[in-house]
Amino acid sequence: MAEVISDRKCETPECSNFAKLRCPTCIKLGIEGSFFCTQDCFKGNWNVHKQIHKKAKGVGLKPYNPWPEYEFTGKLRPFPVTPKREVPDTIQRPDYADHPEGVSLSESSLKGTTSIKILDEEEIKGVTLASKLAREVLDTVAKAVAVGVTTDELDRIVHEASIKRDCYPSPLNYYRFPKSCCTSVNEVICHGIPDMRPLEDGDLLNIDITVYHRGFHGDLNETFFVGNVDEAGKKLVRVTHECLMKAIEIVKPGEKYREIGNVIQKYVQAHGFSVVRSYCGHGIHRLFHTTPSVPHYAKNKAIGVMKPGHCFTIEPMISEGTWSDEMWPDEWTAVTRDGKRSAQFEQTLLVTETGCEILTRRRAKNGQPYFEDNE
Ligand code: EYF
Ligand code: CO
Ligand code: CO
Repeated sequence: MAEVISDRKCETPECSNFAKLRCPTCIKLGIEGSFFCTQDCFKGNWNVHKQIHKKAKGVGLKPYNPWPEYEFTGKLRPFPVTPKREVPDTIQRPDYADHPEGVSLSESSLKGTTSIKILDEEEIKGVTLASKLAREVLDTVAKAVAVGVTTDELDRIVHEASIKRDCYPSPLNYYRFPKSCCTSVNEVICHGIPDMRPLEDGDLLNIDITVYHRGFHGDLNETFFVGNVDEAGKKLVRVTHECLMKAIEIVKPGEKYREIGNVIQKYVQAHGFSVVRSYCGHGIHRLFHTTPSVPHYAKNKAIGVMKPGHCFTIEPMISEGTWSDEMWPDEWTAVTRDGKRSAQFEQTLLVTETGCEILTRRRAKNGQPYFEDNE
């Protein structure tokens, strides 16, 4: 049993003691509550309590399939999604947070423009802090990745870690996206919705975090191994990380945005993998997505030349098989058309006079976090 400090009462019927313990299986499965006062009370209630675990695991239930007509491309299936989590009113919200369709009017007002904003000193400070906080949230949730943990539980950790840092989790309600981060497993390329699926041994899991802090966004993602991953999966993740680092190496004033895709595809193709074409890196600062658009594939027609003060992401999605993607009927989850795995890494970059600064870089353990988490 996990020890807890709580003002909750023991859940055994007719026991009114304060709870000091929580069921570890419920914590792992992301089930709220499950507080008990003592081991004896927990054991006495076991026959009833274990039904909660069975229900969460779907034992004895009909398989959940919201889209009986859809032919899945791979083995992954959707699981139930929990209700929307709230953000306290004290936290500054982006404009789309309260739009009924999640539309960002500040972003749509710039549709069609190709000019790239040059950030001033105050804006550089803003985006640097948001990026640092996003990194802290990713490093916090990374510690919870394990076999049996649901992606919904990871989303809860992201939501709370964001709020603790005075951040709004940028994905929440962005074009009505229902959760606070994206969790993309195996054949999911990007924009997977956290749900009640427990992670399985051997899964590849990408967690994509963006936070909005006092008017600025910071965006990064990493792909994690769940338990023991096969050698082919490890190679896919290594090559994906390496191609991002190779692309970052060319970022400097005067470089064309269209060159990034040439560097990435050359490296990835040499290792036998393919580059997803439907999703691009993007400008980011006061807006979540703006100019420039940064394709990750070769011979692209991206507009623009890098200048000091530009801020943008590079976020290559690299697949084991085909580069071709399709969308699940939820209209968010992008998957590979052949059902093979895909991996991704993302960083937010600021162009400097001599090259670039990786604003979302992992910082030394004894660096000064803005908020130390003990989740
Ligand atoms: C309208 C979304 C809208 N889009 C992009 C919205 O840049 C990103 N990651 O690095 C990124 C993250 C999210 C995002 C989270 C939610 N959205 C997703 C999918 C489809 C869609 O259609
Ligand atoms: Co991202
Ligand atoms: Co992004």
